[in-house]
Amino acid sequence: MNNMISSGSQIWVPEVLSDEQVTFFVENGYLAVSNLVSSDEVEELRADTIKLARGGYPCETLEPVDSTLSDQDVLASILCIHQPHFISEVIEKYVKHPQISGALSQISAAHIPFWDGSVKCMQSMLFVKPPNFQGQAWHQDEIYIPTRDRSLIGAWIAMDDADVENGCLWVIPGSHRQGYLYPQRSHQDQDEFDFANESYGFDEIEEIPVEVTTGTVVFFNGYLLHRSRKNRSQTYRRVLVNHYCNSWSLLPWNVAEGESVANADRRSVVPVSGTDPYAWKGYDPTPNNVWLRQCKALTETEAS
Ligand SMILES: O=C(O)CCC(=O)C(=O)O
Ligand SMILES: [Fe+2]
Repeated sequence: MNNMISSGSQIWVPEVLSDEQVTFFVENGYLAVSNLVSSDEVEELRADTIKLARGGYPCETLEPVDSTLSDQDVLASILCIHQPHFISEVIEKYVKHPQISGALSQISAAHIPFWDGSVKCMQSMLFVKPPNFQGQAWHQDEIYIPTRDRSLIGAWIAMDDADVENGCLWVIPGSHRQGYLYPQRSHQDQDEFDFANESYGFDEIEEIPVEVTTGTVVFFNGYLLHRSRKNRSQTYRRVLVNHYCNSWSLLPWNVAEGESVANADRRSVVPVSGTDPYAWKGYDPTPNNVWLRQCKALTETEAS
């Protein structure tokens, strides 16, 4: 048909998960896959974290630092760098990592009949989380990044072993099932959690820690209740977490005033698997910049 609107070219990815793993994800809303990222790749990510923190990529937020500072010094104030793939081609490579993309093509929208495995990325976050830095209180990611079909998914790449002591992820298995968004409020535990609001109105009793080894990728659905605690260890808890959704879903994210939610579709996305049915719209230019999340406690101490 001549008048068919063209979609993007096809991106082929390997099948990496068993049927059991796919079922586990659909039922529980999360899945940890060990050794999905090799130790050489983790080293590359760690080195790029230092390059970013040293201002090694031209951008406004992360300016070049004094070269006499140690790696420890430059990482010491960073909780998280948002959207590092906008400026680092290394991080962008991990956004498109073939094994991770393969897993995503099997599970992101596995709850939807006839889904074809197409996936796009809209966000990256590089957590450094040095000793004593807070975690994130209970939340569901779809509160922040809404999809049209409940297909939001995080791919949380462990760059260090993550355990209860250094502030691993905690989840409530199955809490994504009904697609219910819990209300949010500010919390009082500023020592444990950063400034973001907490979700409430559910039973925490089934909460479990997701303790993983370096190179593991934890996938979790955007409706899954999750949180992380303060880092009580002496070392970092570094993680690159990228967020994706079904490419067939519009992305009504950061809807502008006066914009219709029904038509809103943020196009600063990176297709990683299958087709992009909206490729005909083109892609929004991404700012040549990142956003830095520092530690609230630290900021307050510095201010006082
Ligand atoms: O890694 C953490 O501490 C929290 C991460 C998180 O909430 C997310 O990636 O959605
Ligand atoms: Fe989250």
